Amino acid sequence: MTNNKTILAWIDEMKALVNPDQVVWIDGSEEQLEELRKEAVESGEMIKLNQEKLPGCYYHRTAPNDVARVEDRTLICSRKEEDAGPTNHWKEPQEAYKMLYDIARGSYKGRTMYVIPYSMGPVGSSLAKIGVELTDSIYVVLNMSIMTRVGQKVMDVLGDSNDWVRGLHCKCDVDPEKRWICQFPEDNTIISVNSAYGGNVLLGKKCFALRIASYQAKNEGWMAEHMLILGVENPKGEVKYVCAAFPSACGKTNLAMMIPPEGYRAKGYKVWTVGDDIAWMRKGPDGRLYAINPENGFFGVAPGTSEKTNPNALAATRKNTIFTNVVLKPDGTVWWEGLDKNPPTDALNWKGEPWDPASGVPGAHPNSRFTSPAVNCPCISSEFENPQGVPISAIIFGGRRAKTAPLVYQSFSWAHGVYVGSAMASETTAAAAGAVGVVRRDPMAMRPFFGYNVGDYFAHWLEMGKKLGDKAPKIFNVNWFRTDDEGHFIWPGFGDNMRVLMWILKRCKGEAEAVETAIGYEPKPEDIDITGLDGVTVDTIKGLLDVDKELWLEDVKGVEELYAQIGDHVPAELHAEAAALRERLSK
Ligand code: GTP
Ligand code: SPV
Ligand code: MN
Repeated sequence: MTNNKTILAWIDEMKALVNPDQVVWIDGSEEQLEELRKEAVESGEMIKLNQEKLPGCYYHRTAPNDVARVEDRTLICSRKEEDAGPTNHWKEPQEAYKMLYDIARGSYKGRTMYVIPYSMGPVGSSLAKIGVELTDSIYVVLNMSIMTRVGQKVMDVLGDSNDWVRGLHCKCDVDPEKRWICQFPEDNTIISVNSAYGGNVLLGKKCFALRIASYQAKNEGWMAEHMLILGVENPKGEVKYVCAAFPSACGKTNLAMMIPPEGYRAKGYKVWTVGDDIAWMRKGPDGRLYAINPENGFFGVAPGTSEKTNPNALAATRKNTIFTNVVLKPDGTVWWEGLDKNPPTDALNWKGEPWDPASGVPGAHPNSRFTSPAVNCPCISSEFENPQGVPISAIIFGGRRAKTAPLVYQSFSWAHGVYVGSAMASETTAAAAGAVGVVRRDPMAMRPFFGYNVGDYFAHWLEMGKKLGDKAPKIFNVNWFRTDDEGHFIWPGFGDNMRVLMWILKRCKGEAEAVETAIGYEPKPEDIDITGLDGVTVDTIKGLLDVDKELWLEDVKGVEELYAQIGDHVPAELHAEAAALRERLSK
C-alpha cells in the first residue's frame, strides 16, 4: 500500500516487538470491512443487530473494567516533566517505552496486526494530519473506519513524508493494572495497552487530535480544541459558525445537532453540524479563525439521547452504527436510559446479564456510546468536507455548574476570555473513570487532553488572540445546568439553547445590547427570547443571570489556586485578569 520508508521501518520494528501471526493493511474498501465484520461476529466480538430495523448496525460489549477513559493511567511522556505540566501524569520517555514494550512484547501472538492509515480532517486538506494505528482489535478497526478517513487514499496523500503520527494499540489481556495510554509529543508517537474502549484506543481521537495535536498546534501556530462546531443559518440563508468547549458528557453533541424551537424554525432558522467533539483551527487568508472537524463520525453518549432531546443524533444511529455497552433487546435492537419511557423487560444489560428495569440499576452503562458516520446526521453541514474549514464568529465555554455561572455572559476582551476559559469548572461525569458529580477545574474542557504544560497552553491562547487581532472570535460562557433548591435544572436546555445562541450571534454582529457586570457582559433579561417557553418568565432569566459575588470571589480563589499549582508558566496577563475580576467583584 505504500513505499514510505518511515512507515515500513516502523511497522517492521513493531512487528518484531509484538509478534503478530499476520499483518493486514486496511485499504478502506467496503469489501474488506464487511469481511472483518463477519469475522468479529463469528468470534463473538460483535453481535449483528436486527438488519431490518438497524441496517449495518452492530453491538459490542467491553470488559466491565474497561468502560471509560482512564486519566490516572494516561501519561504525557515529554523529555522534561515540566513540559507535561501539573495537570498531566508524566513519565520519562525512555522509561515509558521500556515499560510499554515489556507489556506489548509478544502480545499479538496468535493475532492479526491491522495497519490503519487514517487522516484527521478531509484527505489532502492543508489543515488535516495523518496517522497510522496498529491494532489487534477488529472493533478498533471498525470504529476507526467510522471515526476517521482510512485507507489507500491516505497513503497516497502522505507519499514518502515522515510527517505522520505513530500509534500502537495492544489489547493484551485488558488488565486494568497494566493499562497505559501514553503520548510522546516530541516523537509524534502514541502507545496504548490493555484497553479496548473509546478514547483509550481510537488513537486518532483524544490521543492524536487533542494531546499530540495540541502540542503540534502550539509549535505551528494553530489550535486543537475539545470543541463542537456548528452553523446557524438565518432566514436570509446566511450561516454564522461558532465553536463550543464543554467538558466530556456536558452537551457538545446535543448543542451541535440541536433543533431550534418551533418559532425559529417557522421563520427559517436552521442549525448545521460541522463537528461534535474536536475542532482544529487556524488563521485563514482573510485573517479570521477557520475551523475543521478532524473526525469523520460521532462517538456519542447514548444515555439521554432521544427523539425529544436529540432527534438528529438518534437518526444518525439508525444505520451503519456500532453500539457499545447499551441494552440489547431480544429483537436485535438496542435501548438505553432516556431513549423512551418503555424499558424492555426481557433484555440483556451492558454486561450481557438478564436485566430487570424495576431493579433500579441502569441497563446501559452511563458512558455507553454509539459510533455513527457523520454523513448519517440529517443536519450535517454542507461545509463538513470543506478543506478550508469554516470561519468562526464566537467561541463558547461552558460546564455543569449547579450554582455560580450564569446562563450566559460575554468576556470583555480576548485576554479576559482566555481567563474565562482557564477558569472553567464542571461536575465530573461518567466519561472518565472515577467519582461523578464532583466540581473540578477543567480549563477550556481540555484538562484530560493537554499534550503539554497547561500554563504554556494559556500563553498560546493569548498569542493566538494577538495574531487574530480585531478579527478574533468573541468569547462567551454558558451554563445550561443551574439548579433550583430541589436540584432540578432551571433552564430547559437542548433546542431552547438556540435562544441563548441568538443573543450570542447578535452580540457578534453588534446588534444586541448588554449589561456590564463584574464578570462580563450579560444580556438584559428581556433580550433572551422566551416566546413559547412554558414556565420560564423574565424573572426566571433574571435569576439565571444573577451573579452572586460571594460565590464568584470563591471562584476566583479556586482559579488562583489552580494558577499557583501551575506556577511560573501562567502568563502574567492571566494573573492580572484574575486580580481585575476580584477588584470588580469587591466594589
Ligand atoms: P463527550 O462526547 O464525552 O465529549 O460529550 P458531549 O459534550 O458531546 O456530551 P453530550 O452532548 O453527549 O451530553 C451528555 C449529557 O448532557 C446527556 O446526558 C445529555 O442529556 C446532557 N445534556 C446535553 N445538553 C443539555 C442541556 O442543554 N441541558 C441539560 N439539562 N442536559 C443536557
Ligand atoms: C470524552 O470523554 O470527551 C469523549 C469520549 O468524547 S472518549 O472518546 O472516550 O474520550
Ligand atoms: Mn469529548
